[in-house]
Amino acid sequence: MTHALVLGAGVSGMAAARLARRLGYGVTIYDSRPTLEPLKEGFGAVTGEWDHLILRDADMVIASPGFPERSRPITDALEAGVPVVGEVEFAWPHVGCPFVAVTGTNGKTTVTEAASAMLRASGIDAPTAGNIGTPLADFAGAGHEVLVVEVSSFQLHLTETFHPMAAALTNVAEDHLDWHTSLHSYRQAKAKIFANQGPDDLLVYDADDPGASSLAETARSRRFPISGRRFVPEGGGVAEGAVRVMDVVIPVDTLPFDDPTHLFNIGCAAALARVAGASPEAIATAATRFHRPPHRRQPVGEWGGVLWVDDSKATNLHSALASIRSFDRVVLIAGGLAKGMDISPLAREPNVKMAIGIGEAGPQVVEAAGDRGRLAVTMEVAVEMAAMAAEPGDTVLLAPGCASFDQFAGYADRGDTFARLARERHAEVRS
Ligand code: UMA
Repeated sequence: MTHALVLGAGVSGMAAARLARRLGYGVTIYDSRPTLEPLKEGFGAVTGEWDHLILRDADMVIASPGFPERSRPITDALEAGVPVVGEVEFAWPHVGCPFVAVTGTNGKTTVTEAASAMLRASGIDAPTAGNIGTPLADFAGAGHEVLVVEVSSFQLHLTETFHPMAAALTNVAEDHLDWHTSLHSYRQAKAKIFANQGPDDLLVYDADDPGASSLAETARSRRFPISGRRFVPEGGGVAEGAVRVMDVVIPVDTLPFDDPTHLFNIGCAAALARVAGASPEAIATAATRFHRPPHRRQPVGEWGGVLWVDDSKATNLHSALASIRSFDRVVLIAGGLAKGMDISPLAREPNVKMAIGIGEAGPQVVEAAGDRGRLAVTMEVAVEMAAMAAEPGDTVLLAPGCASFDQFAGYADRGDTFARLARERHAEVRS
């Protein structure tokens, strides 16, 4: 009997363990934290500090994405000659239906949700899977018509044979340098989304993003560049007031947002959905109804001529800069876990009139902002400082450029906290 050691007892580890058991493997789960999850489902488990002896009976290792490429369980396994695969690599051959995949530094979830909505509007059963929430292993043999899979660089890093019929690479900017050993390794991981594609498989990417375009040049896939600003003859984009992709035409004035990022995301999703069988009409209808997922440049309220915006999902420099540049004058709240990146350029943007630093990277933000910088110990203090500083016409923007785990349960918790405090503060002032 093949014996698999599954690293991690989170959602992907547990899903991989269940699939391995269905396939007849013996399974042991390792997690550094004490957890009862494996035992509840009848799996053997080892918890606590890693010891290479945990590998003793393993014929293979299935890694959850949270285990960094240089973490000891992975390096020890490789040194001992035990094959290591990621949960996505392990699961995808068992999915049993066609699938499209989406990666990129920013916009993955938006494109994934939009493509799924376009397919469902065409009557095709096409749920979302992967990094967006439900691990791919949970879809093995589930009998769906198509899957739309969001894949992170953590997941792609440990793939070898992963082969989507159509793939999207939204953009490639600096991120997650604490997990990957270098930007080169991060880019290499992203390139794995198309590594097994050939000329019959579609690769959609942002023609205006140098990171995505240069990486896509190395692909053997059918390349399909899209722009949110112009029309790219060999792909698609915006022309004569409409997003145009293949035979799909979506008038821009029917969409809830018309910024270039949104137009690219919609074009990208349309290309994936069309290739996976959605009709042009259903794609256009779904696009008009599609709003960005929460915590992405979401207006929280407007008080005294000041707009408050939650962009808590701007978790890296690239997306936070794009966010800041889309407003005229900004009181910025930024900081958190910088993941090995230099986020100081945020505070130097000319339209940032005050930069309020939060979390571990808060001092970095404040230092870069000079006399426009303020340090806030908590989000509550940050909101109060922002409210005092903002004048009519300003936007108070939460665009942290960082992960949230130093102070919050996740980016959603951070955005919700910001929105709640902003609303409470203004309700108090009015009463
Ligand atoms: N663990 C260890 N040692 C480690 C790392 C983790 O023991 O070095 C253990 C933890 O104690 C924990 C378990 O592993 O019990 C967690 O595993 P995990 O971090 O891989 O998380 P999962 O719960 O399996 O969720 C993962 C993705 N998490 C990460 O990539 C960090 C989820 O993406 C994804 O939704 C889920 O699989 C289903 O595919 C989250 C994410 O933050 C949302 N992704 C990053 C992002 O979007 O920026 C990449």
